[in-house]
Amino acid sequence: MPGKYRFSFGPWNIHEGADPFGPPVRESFAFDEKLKVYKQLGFQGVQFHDDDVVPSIDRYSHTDVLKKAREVKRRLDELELVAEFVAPRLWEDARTTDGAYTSNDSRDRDYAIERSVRAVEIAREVGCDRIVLWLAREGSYLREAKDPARALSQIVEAINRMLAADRGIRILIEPKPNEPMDQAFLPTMGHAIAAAYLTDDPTRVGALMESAHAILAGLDPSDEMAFALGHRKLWGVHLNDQNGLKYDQDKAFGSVDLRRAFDQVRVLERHNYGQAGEWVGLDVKAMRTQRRDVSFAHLKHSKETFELLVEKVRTFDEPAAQRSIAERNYEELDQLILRHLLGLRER
Ligand code: 3MF
Ligand code: MG
Repeated sequence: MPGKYRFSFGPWNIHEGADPFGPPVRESFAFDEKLKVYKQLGFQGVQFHDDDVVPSIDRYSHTDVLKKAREVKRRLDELELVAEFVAPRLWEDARTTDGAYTSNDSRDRDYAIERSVRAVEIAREVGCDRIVLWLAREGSYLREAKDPARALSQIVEAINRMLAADRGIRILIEPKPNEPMDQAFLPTMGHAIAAAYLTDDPTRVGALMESAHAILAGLDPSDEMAFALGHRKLWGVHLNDQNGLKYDQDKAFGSVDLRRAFDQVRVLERHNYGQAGEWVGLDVKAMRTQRRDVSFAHLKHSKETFELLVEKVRTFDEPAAQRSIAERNYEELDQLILRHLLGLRER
């Protein structure tokens, strides 16, 4: 029986179109309006930053934060939506300017750990057992300013604190090689998985792979996913696309390289991704040129492309592929894939 997929995205994927060189170009949608879009587009999972759940989180007492999180959970229940994960946003506050867990100031590091433990509590309130760590500022602008080996143990220590805060919580490291930092401390899936094994409970530390982040590292997203799958540690994905080595583009899934997207869907299918409750997450941005009333199209299209590629994977002539492999005729295999993607029948 072929598996079925459940889809998620984050409220930040419906956005106003600002970029580093220009202001917003679209009016915002209120959080509740965004939640309705999930249903409308056939998504069931909501990815959260801690302050997507509780805006201006640092202004509230611990009790109030948890109370507000419970209100969000009630709203999710009403709409039959599910929280996929909570990610502590450790890159906007002034105390994270020099990094969060790896800041050179111990007070900043304390703040980052405290805020992360709070994110674990928020996750429990909104009914999910996953924390995603996109380690935005854990890296350096200037290599000599930090010690990467020490940084690794600081990241591991922070993860240990989250693991200790809740025995049911799982941590998903989302590697990315650069941006906003020149050089990140956990740039690839290999780094993320290796860090997981250094923690107090590696069975609860895994990873989330974003397609664009792999491409920015000069790697193929499906290989990065496969590496984590081989460790049984691929617990989340952020599907999107990326046109070469430039700023993080978060383009619609498959929009740059359809074959690369096919390979991602294929690797997920082959390793039963989703069957232990993993979500097909998107992390995509609408083009700045898009008008407000059609500013969800990138989400709809990315999901549609994923589903069409699932069909492509399931109808791929595997026996023919196996014959080419047995004959070591990879030119034939190459063309078999291209013809299949082009919708041509077998020769
Ligand atoms: C940055 C990202 C982030 C993370 C998000 C949740 C804004 O490149 O991909 O998206 O995915 O913070 O972890
Ligand atoms: Mg992402």
